[in-house]
Amino acid sequence: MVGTSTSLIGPTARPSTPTTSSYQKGYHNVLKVDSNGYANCKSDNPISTFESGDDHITLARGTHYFICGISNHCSHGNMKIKIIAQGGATQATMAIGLVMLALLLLNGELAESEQFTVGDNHGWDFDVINWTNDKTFHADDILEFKYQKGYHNVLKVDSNGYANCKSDNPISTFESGDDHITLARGTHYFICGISNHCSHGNMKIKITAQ
Ligand SMILES: [Cu+2]
Repeated sequence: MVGTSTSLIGPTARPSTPTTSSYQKGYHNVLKVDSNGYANCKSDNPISTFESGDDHITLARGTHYFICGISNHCSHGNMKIKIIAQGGATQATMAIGLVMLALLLLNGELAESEQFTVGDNHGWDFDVINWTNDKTFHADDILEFKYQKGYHNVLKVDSNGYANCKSDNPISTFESGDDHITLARGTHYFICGISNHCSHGNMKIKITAQ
């Protein structure tokens, strides 16, 4: 995943040509030397020799020295370059990027909404009123109301409707038997609108989503 770039060395550089060192074969060459070889244009003991006329050299991290070993091209022609490759920096940047990506993914995981089955195994049924007691709800959480269709229903009501089990003017009505309701931030009230299930059966819940 670490990208590499190719630099063309020399006045004949053409950006579209992926060449590292281009020159007339036989007239120049490329010697990879040490710092002493670079400083003194010593061509008698190179680390590597390249002479194809179109040499590609991949840089390891660190400092590299290249000279032309022909005649006095180095000493009198300034045909020498010193290159510092910062591979470590690139890899460190990559590592930081991966950590940040991991944190973003983790954050997304934590922010994901939770789904609750109202009443747990009992579903939406009598005495569900205390089901909310030990739970914390957040915006975008989903409530699933499971119940026998036709025998119960789910009415979203206001605080007055909740307190007095008033089913005549609900905000919303759900009656599929398996209703999914996404919570907005705030307090929400749900009652069963059938018969006296709310007033005598405690079929109502109050939920505050943070
Ligand atoms: Cu009911």
